[in-house]
Amino acid sequence: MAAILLAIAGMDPQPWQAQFRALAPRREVRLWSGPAGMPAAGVTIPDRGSIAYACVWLPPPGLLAMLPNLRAVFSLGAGVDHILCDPALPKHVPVVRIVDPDLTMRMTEYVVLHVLMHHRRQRRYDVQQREHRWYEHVQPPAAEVAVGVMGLGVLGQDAVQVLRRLGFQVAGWSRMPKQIDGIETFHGAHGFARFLQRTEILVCLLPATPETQGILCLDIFRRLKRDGALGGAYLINAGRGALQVDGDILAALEEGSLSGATLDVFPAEPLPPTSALWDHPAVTVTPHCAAASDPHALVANILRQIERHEQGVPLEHVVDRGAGY
Ligand code: NDP
Ligand code: OXD
Repeated sequence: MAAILLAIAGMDPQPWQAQFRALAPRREVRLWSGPAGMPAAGVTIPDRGSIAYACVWLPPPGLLAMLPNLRAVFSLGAGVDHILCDPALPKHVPVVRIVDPDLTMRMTEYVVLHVLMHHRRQRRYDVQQREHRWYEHVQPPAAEVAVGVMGLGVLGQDAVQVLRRLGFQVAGWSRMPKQIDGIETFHGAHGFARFLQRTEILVCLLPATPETQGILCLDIFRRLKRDGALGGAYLINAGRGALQVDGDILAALEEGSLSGATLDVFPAEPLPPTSALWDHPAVTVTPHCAAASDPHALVANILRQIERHEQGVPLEHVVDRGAGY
């Protein structure tokens, strides 16, 4: 039976290995783990020729090129930027991303939690509690608040539906046109300005690609709607850190084009201890945990794909390398 290489940096490999062993006891699963950013030069993989599948998170660049009989690469998350950035990535091997209800629900919970946190002024109440101050702020109804989601893929489409059910005015922006019941949709460069201009809470669920790099910058924060029901604009980024310019977020908070931000992802992770974002009173920082990949749900998903592939069924959720997601 074809072997699997589990190559993991930046997270604990043990639960993944244990889950592969539990669910596929007859399949050989070899583990490589090490620090993120390590080059493949120092890595030794015994009997490389027997490996047909690689399941990876932040694999060392060059590692996948060392596997001569590789049939597919599976990301251990929804994003694939950590794989596509490898200049030596074998050209004709499909790269598969995770689409799984467990991961999708986790992201929707995160988005809803933080949209509501800004909408319901929770940070202000947290401060008041510490000061023993009893004061009720004016609370606009959700129906008067415009939320805009950048990225209407698997995660974005689920989040917009739940936000809509909560009563928000919800819009989404994607690369290609979309029609989603009850959601105002915009696409492409020409739809971007109108999307920003109607949005008070901006949620980013875009992948990191050459086109989206640095998209969350001062220029777009200035174009958000600040005179809406919330009286300010808010940013929630749970897409990728490469999309955001940290200095621009701080500048936007300083000048008032943003009134608050929730950030799960950063250009440099872990966020350096010296970053001013940690202590900013209007910023919520979470450690790239918006939708954690849970081996209990995701290993079964990957093994199902491998088994189907071995029976001749085409792989699902193969990424478009040209588009970068
Ligand atoms: P999908 O591939 O399903 O969706 C991506 C969406 O982004 C699509 O709607 C796509 O448009 C849109 N998009 C891509 N490029 C552009 C562009 N240049 N302009 C406008 N829209 C664009 O991805 P998922 O929804 O599954 O995941 C999204 C991202 O979320 C992942 O790539 C990952 O970076 C991040 N993520 C973060 C996690 C965390 O814990 N923080 C966990 C999981 C994922 P179109 O529909 O037209 O193709
Ligand atoms: C993912 C992530 O891409 O966890 O799934 O960031």
